[in-house]
Amino acid sequence: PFADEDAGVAVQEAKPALKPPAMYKVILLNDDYTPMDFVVEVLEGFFSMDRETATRVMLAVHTEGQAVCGVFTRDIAETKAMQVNQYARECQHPLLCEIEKDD
Ligand code: TYC
Repeated sequence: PFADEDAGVAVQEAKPALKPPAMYKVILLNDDYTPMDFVVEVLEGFFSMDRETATRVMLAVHTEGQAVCGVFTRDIAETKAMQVNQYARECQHPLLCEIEKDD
């Protein structure tokens, strides 16, 4: 008939619910040199966009300066941004991606 506390057992409080993970936007930045076709291919290849969506997002970046190409958990967002930046560098284009916490 001992309470848990008396027995020296730490009572573990159950959390009422699991909270969803923080989400991060992957943002593509405009520059003056990367060819539009290359950007469209990147959006198709790394973000699984169809040609039409990729073209629309590329043009949004071109006219607005930047656009969100997807929202992911932190690890996935970091990996996508790294992969895009690395691939663009390999192809000698200045294209840049960054991530930002989605709040
Ligand atoms: N501004 C580039 C051009 O005129 C095209 C471009 C679009 C570059 C989107 C980067 O993220 C970008 N060729």
